[in-house]
Amino acid sequence: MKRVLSIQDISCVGKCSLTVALPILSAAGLETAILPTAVLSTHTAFKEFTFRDLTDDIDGIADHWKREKLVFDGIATGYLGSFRQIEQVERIFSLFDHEGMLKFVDPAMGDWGKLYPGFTPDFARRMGELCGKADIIVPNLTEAAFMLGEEYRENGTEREIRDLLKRLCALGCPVSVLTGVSFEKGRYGVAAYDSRKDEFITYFSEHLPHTFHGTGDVFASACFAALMDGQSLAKSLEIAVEFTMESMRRTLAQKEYNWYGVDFEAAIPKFLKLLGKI
Ligand code: PXL
Repeated sequence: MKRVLSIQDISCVGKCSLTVALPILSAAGLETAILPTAVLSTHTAFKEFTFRDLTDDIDGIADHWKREKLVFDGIATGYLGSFRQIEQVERIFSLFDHEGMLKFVDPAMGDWGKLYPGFTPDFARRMGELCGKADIIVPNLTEAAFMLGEEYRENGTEREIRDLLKRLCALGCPVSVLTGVSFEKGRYGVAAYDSRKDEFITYFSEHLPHTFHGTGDVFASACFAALMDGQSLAKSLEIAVEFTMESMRRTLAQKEYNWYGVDFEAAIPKFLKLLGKI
């Protein structure tokens, strides 16, 4: 069984970060180790939240794993709360690096042109440096703009998105993926650039008239899971988009759906079908 590591916070209520990544990666048949960077009562879109920073525990946990000679086939990171945590992730990347280990970075920092509470443009630039050390990154248009120090634009032409993907790869990662992209009314999805093959890939699905919290985390977890399962980049993007769409449809089908996260749990059977596991 492949062993992967997911590094991000635990938002106890909110259906994001680790409470999304762990069930999705486990469902895909991956042994999933977790490294929680903080414990919050809820994610930060709630009016209030408690926040327990776990920065001081991170190095010790990683050092113990190294002494145990644990090997990870892939490491994925999401929401990180401080400059020091970015440094710690870089240390973990080099501590556990080996030929074939996939380093997957979701620079979860913002949406709709704004950074989440507590993040600054300087932090976003630093996150851009971490992205440079990854094999694949999956920012949305907001995160991409802040990491590159560019003005946020809600969308772009195919040519503009291609150029943006190339600037993201110029941070140092061979593959960049942009989420929340649309070239045509009613079609919404992702675009990617593989600089090693000079290959541009897109995958679009229907556009639902609603935005939800946590869909970036659902997409990132499913994409990482599919790649670790050995699927191609194009297939992994398709699986992750379709699973995210199904999660949103399942949420909207509830009469009183919750506002803070999607019902990805109900879409897990579809995810396993997309992966060809059932
Ligand atoms: O979904 C990204 C995310 C992860 N973790 C925390 C968050 C958010 C988004 O708001 O607040 C704590």
